[in-house]
Order: sequence, then C-alpha cells, then structure tokens
Amino acid sequence: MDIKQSVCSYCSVGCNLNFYVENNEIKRVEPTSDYPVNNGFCCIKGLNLDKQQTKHEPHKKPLLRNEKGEMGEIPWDKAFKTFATRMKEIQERYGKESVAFLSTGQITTEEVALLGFVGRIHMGINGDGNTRLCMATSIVAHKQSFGFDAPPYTLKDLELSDTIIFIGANPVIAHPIAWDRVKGNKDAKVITIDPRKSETVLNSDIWIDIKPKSDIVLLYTLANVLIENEWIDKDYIKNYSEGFDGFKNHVKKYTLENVEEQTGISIKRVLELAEMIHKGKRVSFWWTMGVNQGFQAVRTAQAIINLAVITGNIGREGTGANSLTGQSNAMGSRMYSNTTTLYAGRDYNNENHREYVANILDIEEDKIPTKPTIPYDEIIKRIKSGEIKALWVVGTNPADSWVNNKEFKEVVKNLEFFVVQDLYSDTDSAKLCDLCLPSVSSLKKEGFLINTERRLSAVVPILSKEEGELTDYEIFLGIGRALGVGKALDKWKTPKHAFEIIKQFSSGMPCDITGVDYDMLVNSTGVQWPFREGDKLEDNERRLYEDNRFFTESGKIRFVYEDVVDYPEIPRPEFPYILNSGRGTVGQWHTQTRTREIPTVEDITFLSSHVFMNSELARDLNIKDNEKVLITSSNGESANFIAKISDSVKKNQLFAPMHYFNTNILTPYVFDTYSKEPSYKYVTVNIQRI
Ligand SMILES: Nc1nc2c(c(=O)[nH]1)N[C@H]1C(S)=C(S)[C@@H](COP(=O)(O)OP(=O)(O)OC[C@H]3O[C@@H](n4cnc5c(=O)[nH]c(N)nc54)[C@H](O)[C@@H]3O)O[C@H]1N2
Ligand SMILES: Nc1nc2c(c(=O)[nH]1)N[C@H]1C(S)=C(S)[C@@H](COP(=O)(O)OP(=O)(O)OC[C@H]3O[C@@H](n4cnc5c(=O)[nH]c(N)nc54)[C@H](O)[C@@H]3O)O[C@H]1N2
Ligand code: SF4
Ligand SMILES: [Mo]
Repeated sequence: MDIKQSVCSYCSVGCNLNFYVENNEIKRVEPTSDYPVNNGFCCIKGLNLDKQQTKHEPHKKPLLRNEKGEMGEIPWDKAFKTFATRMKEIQERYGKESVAFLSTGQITTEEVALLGFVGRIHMGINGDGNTRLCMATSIVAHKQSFGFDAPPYTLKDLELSDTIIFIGANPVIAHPIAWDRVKGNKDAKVITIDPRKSETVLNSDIWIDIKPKSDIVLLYTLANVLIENEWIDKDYIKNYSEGFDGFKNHVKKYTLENVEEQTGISIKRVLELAEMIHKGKRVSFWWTMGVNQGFQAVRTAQAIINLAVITGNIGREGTGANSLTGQSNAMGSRMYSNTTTLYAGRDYNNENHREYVANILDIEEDKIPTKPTIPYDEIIKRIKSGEIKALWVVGTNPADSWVNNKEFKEVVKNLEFFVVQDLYSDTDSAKLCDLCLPSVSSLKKEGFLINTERRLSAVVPILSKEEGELTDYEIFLGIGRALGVGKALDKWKTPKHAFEIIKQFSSGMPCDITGVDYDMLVNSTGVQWPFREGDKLEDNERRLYEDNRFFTESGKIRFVYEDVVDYPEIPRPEFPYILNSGRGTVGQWHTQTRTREIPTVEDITFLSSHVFMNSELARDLNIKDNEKVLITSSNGESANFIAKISDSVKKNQLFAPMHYFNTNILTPYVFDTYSKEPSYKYVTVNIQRI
C-alpha cells in the first residue's frame, strides 16, 4: 500500500494528512504525525477528505445548455471552443470589460496564478474572488498599517501567549486544530469578544458579550484607558511606529462614561480588560469574520493593530495583531490571483512592477492592466445594469454565499453567457449556468496551498485521474489555448512550470519564496514565507516583524484610525432584532456542496435552515423549539427557518448558520467603505411564527 502525504483542502489551518492508497483507491486517511501544523490531529472534514466526488458524482464531461434550455454533455474540445468563441464574440460586441470572473481561495496557487494570466492579462477582464467576502478587510488593514498584506504570526504563538484575545472569531468551530494549541496552553488567560455565547466563548476564561458591531468603540476606549494610565510601551511606539500623537488625540473622545451604553460592557469590565492587556507579558489578538464582515471593518481591524502596537505586542513570541484566514488557499489567492494586486502583492499602477511581471511572462508591458480589478459588488452591479454580459465562476457558489442571494439568481438572467467551473454540476450556481466545466478535486491535483501562518504546503495527487477528467489547471490551459494565447502559454505547461514563474514574481517582495524548491515541499513540514534563495530551514515556525521593520516607506507601523460612524440601520419597531450569521458546526463547510458527502455530518447536522433565538424572546413571541418561523429582513426579503431555542444568543439577536441558502436571502447590501467586504453579520429583521 502507498502512503501519500498531502494538505487538507478545506480550511486555512492547512493540516497534512496521510492517505493509504491501493489500486487507485483510498483505504484510510490519517493526520500526519510530524507535520508542525497538526501534529497527528485533524478534524472530521480532513478525516473524510476521501469522500469528495463519491456520493455526489461529478460529471466527467462538460455540460452545455441547448436551445431548449436543457443541459447536455459535450466533449472538452467543444467546451473550450464554445468558451472561446462566445467570450470573444461578447468582448467584440460590448467591449473587453463586458466579461468578468469570480474565483476562489480553494484551488492551488498555480491555478489561481494561471487564471490570473488567462483572465486578467490575456482576456483583459475584471475578476474578483470569494476572498472579497472574507479576507478583503484584513488585506486593506494590513496594507495600510504594515505596508504589505502579511499575517505576521506563526500558529505556535497561540502556545506561547499568556493573554489570548479572540475578537469576532470562533476557532473551536472554524479552526479546530489551531484551537488545540489554545487548549494546550494552560497558562494563558483566554478572552473572547463576541455578541454570542459561541463554542469558543464556552471554552474561554472570559466572555466580553459586546453589542454587535461596537468593537471599534470598545477598542478605542481601551486604547484611551491604556494611554491615560501610561500602560503603554513608549519606546516601542517611538522607535517603530508613526502617527501616535494623532491617535492619542483621536481616542480621547472614547471615554469610559459612554462605553457601557455603546458597547454593553460596563466601565468596570473595560478597566479589567485594559489591566489584563497591561499585565500580560505576551498578549496576542486574533480576529476573524466578526470583525472583517462589518460596516466599519477595516478601521476595526486597525483598532486591534493599534492596541498591539501601543502595548508593544508585535513581533515577539506569543504576541501580535493576528488575522486568521479562512479557506485552505486564501493566502495563495491573496498573493497570486492577480486581482486586487499584481502578482506577489505588486502594484498595477507601478510601471516598474508591470515591466517586471511582463518580462517574466514574456509579453509586452502594455498587456498588463494598469489598475486592480473592480470589486465583487461592482461586478454584480454591472451584470444588473447590463454592462457585464458574461460571467465565469470558478470554485465558488455565489447563488448561495453572496449577500441578498436571491438577487444574484435574478441578475444572472441578464447574462448572455454564464460559465461555472466546479467539482459538481448540481450546485445552486451551476444549475443556472450555460456551460458547466467539471474539475477534479484536490485529491487528483498537484500544486501548493498557503495556510494562515504563510506556510506553503504541497498538494500531492493521491488518486490518478480517469479518462476525460481534468484539473482546474488543465481547464485553464485548454481555455487559454482555445482563446489563442499562443506562445506565452509555453511557460505554463505544468504546475511545476507555474511554480517557477510564481517564484520569480515573489523575488524581492515580502512574500519572497525564491529559496523554495518544488520537490522540497513534498513529504516536508512545509515552508513559511519569506524563504529567500540561500535561506536555511532551521526554524520552521517563524513570525514576521521580529526585527521591527515594516513594509511601509518609513519602515514604521502606521496608526490608522477614524471617527466611529453610526451603523446604517439600527433596530426599530418594524425590524426589532439583529440577525448574525456564521459557521454552524465543525463538520459543515460553507454552502455544503462538499461536506454533504460526509455521512456522519449529514447524520448529525440539521438538514434545513435554522435560526437560534433566546428563550425569553421565544416566550414573548410564543415560539416553541423546532417550530417554523418566518424572518423578514430590512433588505426587503423574507425566508423560512426552524427555530432553535438557545440562550447562546441575546434576547434581541438571532444567529443563523451560513450553510443554508435561506440565510443569505436576508443579508444586507452593506459593505465596508475601504475593503468592499459585505457586512454579513448585521442585518435588522423581524421574526414571527408561521
Ligand atoms: N467548520 C467550518 N470551518 C470553517 C469554515 C466553514 O465553513 N466550516 N469556513 C472557513 C472560512 S472561509 C472562514 S472565513 C472562517 C471563519 O471563521 P470565523 O470568523 O471564526 O467564523 P464565523 O462563524 O463566521 O464568525 C465568528 C464569530 O463572529 C461573531 N460576530 C458576529 N458579529 C460580531 C461583532 O459585531 N463583533 C464580534 N466581536 N463578533 C461578532 C459571530 O457570533 C461568530 O461567533 O472559518 C473557516 N473554517
Ligand atoms: N451569511 C453569511 N454568508 C457568508 C459568510 C458568513 O459568515 N455569513 N461567509 C463568507 C465567507 S467568509 C466565505 S469564504 C464565502 C464562501 O462561499 P463559497 O465560496 O460560495 O462557498 P463554498 O461552498 O466553499 O463554494 C466553493 C465551491 O467551489 C467548489 N470547489 C471546491 N473545490 C474546488 C476545486 O478544486 N475546483 C473547482 N473548480 N471547484 C471547487 C465547491 O464544490 C463549491 O461549489 O461565504 C461567505 N458568505
Ligand atoms: S482543521 Fe482545517 S485543515 Fe485541519 S483537517 Fe480540519 S478542515 Fe482540514
Ligand atoms: Mo471565508
């Protein structure tokens, strides 16, 4: 029996798994014992990775909609030709930008890079990803504050910290194997800031039960208290940051007198929290979607960064302002998808950067776009207005996951050509398309993913492909050839070729990986970036900023802040409650196209959309456990749910797991100003018995 090691393609923890394979069949899956990320553990999703494309078989051949509106199988060469002919026709008729793509953090880095080449450069189209729904806020916050989009920590910091503060993060469910390290760190005080008594709250020492979306007020108030008490690291601030005086002035407005009314946290508790931060020797702050998916999200993330800076909790063991990523290759997509930045975090509007990339690609510099893509919401808007006529969706399921998702289903009717490339042809998005391109899963791919601590890990083909099956990489190549990319594609022949190009893109950038060799990643312990040519793999758990040099022009961290603005909508008689949403269980992944294949998950999770409501509210409204309710949203839509009575939510709040279509019927068309990330976690609603 062969034993092959590969990385899990679900979440950003990036556990490695050993697959026991005989006659092209997986007999057993085991977590890799000497991989530094998971040390012999994994969660239910990783353990069942072999179930992909088994119960729900993919179509091996592409599907094309005929004149009668029915989907029929076609051979690959016809699919590529159809793609190329239709897209070119549309671009000729309506202009280059009448086509767009939406992609993902769930394919390999080589694949996102090739899509970026074919889509953004050759076709000249806009293209954004599901990372916009997820990490866009952290990206902007990092760039503005640190000068580059780089999560600075190593997961080991969770073990080394004496004060761990989670803000809008539920790692017990969402990053379960990273949580193991918190559990193992018996000396740390664990504090969780969440409006909901989440699974992480239940396992923490302290719950800061904040009012939804008031984190920014709490964080500014904490900064004010720390500064006024001189509980700050003056040397650190002076030597390594810029703009402190402005920040100090700014937070003066956020006084203790107002804090309870605005955040729900009493003066006493704010003071206690400030004191814990002050007394901690190694304080780490970890944030995820409860921060990123908000209205003033970027500034909230930066308020966390600012707290870490003023207390000198940056760049040392067990410290940091740390944003956890979500999907297995969110980081690969951020660095190499060629969407919001040019490859490897380079600037579209920098002529030298364009020239550098063009040279590597062996193309004319004027082929490279001079500006980043338009964002996701703008793509949807332009489909609605008729400016965008063709859409290519890869590895994401916007018919479920996009805000106000019923609208997505409506707007795609405006498209003249809609392509979906997915593992399955029966996702809610694929059901609507004209051309469906089926890809094999990570089990049959090669390449690399980058996890939440910037660790590159090899995707190793566990099974060989059957006749007619293609990887996303091969699909992009087929499309590129049909579009007539020509000679420039020679550089991209295989994922290994792409890896060499990616290395060159990274050269001299903070995410430099010129020292990594393709084969060196296989059966390895992974490599964290940066890893420059000549670097030695001595310490395999490395953090950024240990030298306190940042990627800004001055080399110092910038304080970025802004007055708190009122939320666009507050609870009112027609919509008295706030609906929150997020991950429901460890076993469920997003829109469930993949985890529906895991029998144990299907057995133990609810099959229909449900909403958690407080027992007092249920009593007031005469709603019983498991009764059907109708939720009406201020976005103009309504949807049915099953009520689950639970005091994990406060009386005026509701929580709906995101894994069901109905949840995003209700979410608002509200975005952060700077990141354009949707504010999924706050919408005012009403609820009634049916
Ligand atoms: N099992 C499982 N694991 C996953 C995923 C999955 O689908 N299933 N998805 C992966 C992906 S892509 C991502 S991005 C991550 C997401 O990981 P997380 O961000 O940890 O997960 P969420 O449940 O979306 O949100 C976290 C918490 O934010 C809280 N929250 C809501 N509003 C506020 C607020 O105003 N302030 C504060 N402080 N908290 C608030 C919610 O109550 C929730 O408990 O998970 C990854 N891991
Ligand atoms: N209400 C609410 N909505 C949310 C969120 C929330 O917290 N609340 N969270 C948001 C966040 S953080 C995220 S990341 C998004 C996720 O939203 P989506 O990206 O829409 O969710 P997935 O179900 O992961 O969709 C991925 C699709 O890609 C397919 N796929 C998987 N692997 C491959 C592959 O290798 N190749 C190809 N071609 N296809 C593949 C899967 O079958 C699936 O159909 O949802 C967002 N939506
Ligand atoms: S924690 Fe994440 S990476 Fe690890 S096995 Fe579970 S889903 Fe996969
Ligand atoms: Mo995400």
